[in-house]
Amino acid sequence: LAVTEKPTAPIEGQKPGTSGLRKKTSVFEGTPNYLENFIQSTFNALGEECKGATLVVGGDGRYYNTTAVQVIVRMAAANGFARVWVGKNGLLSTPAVSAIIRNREGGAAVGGIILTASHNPGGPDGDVGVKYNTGNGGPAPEAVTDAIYECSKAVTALRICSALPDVDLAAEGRTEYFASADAAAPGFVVEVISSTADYEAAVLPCFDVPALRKLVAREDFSFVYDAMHGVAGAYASSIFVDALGADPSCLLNATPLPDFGGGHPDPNLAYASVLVKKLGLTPRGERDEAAAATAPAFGAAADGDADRNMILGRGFFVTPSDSVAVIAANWEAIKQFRDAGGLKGVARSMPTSRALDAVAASLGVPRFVVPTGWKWFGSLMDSKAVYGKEDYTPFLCGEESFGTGSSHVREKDGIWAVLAWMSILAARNAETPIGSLVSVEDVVREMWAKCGRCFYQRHDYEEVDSKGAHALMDTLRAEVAAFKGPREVAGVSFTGCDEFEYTDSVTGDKAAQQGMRLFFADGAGRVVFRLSGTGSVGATIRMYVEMNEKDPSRFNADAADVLAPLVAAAIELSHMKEHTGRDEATVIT
Ligand code: VG1
Ligand code: CO
Repeated sequence: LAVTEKPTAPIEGQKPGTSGLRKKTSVFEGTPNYLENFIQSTFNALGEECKGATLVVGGDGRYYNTTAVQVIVRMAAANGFARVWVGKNGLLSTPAVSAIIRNREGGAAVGGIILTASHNPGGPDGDVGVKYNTGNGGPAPEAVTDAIYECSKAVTALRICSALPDVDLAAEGRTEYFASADAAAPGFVVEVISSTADYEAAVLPCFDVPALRKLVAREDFSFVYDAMHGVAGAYASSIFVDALGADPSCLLNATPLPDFGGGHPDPNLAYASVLVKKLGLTPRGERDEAAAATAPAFGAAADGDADRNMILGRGFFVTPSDSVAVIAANWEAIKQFRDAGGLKGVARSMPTSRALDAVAASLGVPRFVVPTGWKWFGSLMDSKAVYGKEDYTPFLCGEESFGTGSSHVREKDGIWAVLAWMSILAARNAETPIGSLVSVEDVVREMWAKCGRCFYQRHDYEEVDSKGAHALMDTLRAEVAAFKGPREVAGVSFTGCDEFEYTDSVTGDKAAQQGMRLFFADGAGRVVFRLSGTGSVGATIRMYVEMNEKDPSRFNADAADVLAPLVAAAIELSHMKEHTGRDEATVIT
């Protein structure tokens, strides 16, 4: 285990974003030491924590995944780690890494490195990402990512065990390397572990598996799960087919591929278009009557690293904001929540629609609103166990960006969300005769009837000039500073605005500038602007548009029609065209 010290120089721009460091594959491959510098900076930031510790490593299977695994193993050995757990074939989903850190050998790992750029395309022309998760299984908090960034600006030497042979990732097993010629003194161990076992052990007990099997066996129930050639495919067959008894034909794109089959592994109306069509929907999420007649009862999709989910009914699109609200409203259908006597806390990210707020109020459960990105949910889930404060677990949380999860791990979890929805359908249909299945649409409409409908869309302006994007945010900031009271804008009443700031009630951590909010019609309408922290080229402006409707006679309106006036007003207030030269969003989800 000879350690080589290789000189290096800091590389600009290695600042982790919303969810780790994401760059073009060509940047990782074409910049000497790009990955090595970031890994060394991470280990430098961890300092003494590396010594004798266990590290988890795995990724979503995209191009560069296994190359990176081998580099990280060699560097971990040289930086004092005693052991690395690597997923078989280098594969681990994001929620699986979280489960392994938390549970394997009683939580023996200090943290984990996840190789994923999530929903961004992969391959030589796509993206690569690297993310560090801490000992609670969740994304590193800002204090840690800031420290990594600071280290990246100062790194001058890489520590690598260059002579360590490549790990054989194809088979589970354990390899010991020795610190010296003295074979009695093992210095470093690599264990190639099952990609799926720890995850399944964390997830399946959350649900009543026999009830799910009964649902799947019903003649009038059919479902399709699209893994989009991401890592979810590695989990889907053992969970949906083996554990729940579904026919293997229900799985689409279930083989993880380095380029995701050329697709964009993002489970939304735009990119999961094959599934959307199969479920009897138009690309805008409207019901296509003819196609819906023969569509399956339930459809779902995952992103590259399997932490996102999209939920579809027959001819019916469930917005992610509605999804988390429906799960909260139906908590009794979910064993994990039932066993604990109910939910003790719920949360959403700020741009997520306010549907969850209404449900939380009706349940009398504490509800939190956090900045975008999963790391902010973790401290609330750890409130009692780590910080000795009030217990909010079991906890349910979600984001508008097709992320839903609970306190069984510290990441969003796409498969958990699908099983939660199936549990709701199973509970609702425990007694229904064949042929009269209570549907996904029925369950959502029931929530609307109680709490109102939040019409919702996200408009993304991708790859805009970074200067223009910042200028647009400054224009809105100036609007907030100058706001003098309600006025008409593009025919709608513009009634308030602010910039979202957050103070974590558990840790006291603060986050400024987390999004500009514009309120319309006394708050029933809301538009949020923020800049994405996960892109790899230029800037992406996200515009989140929401209108809360309490009048049931208007629930069937088309979301795009309902939201059009708000979109027009927001475009005018932000001077979108002037700052970006764009007339229209790149993608609407
Ligand atoms: C996006 C989403 C955010 C999500 C993040 C990571 O971030 O908006 O809700 O938590 O991706 O998801 P941003 O900064 O681009 O808006 V994933 O599935 O990439 O880990
Ligand atoms: Co993801």
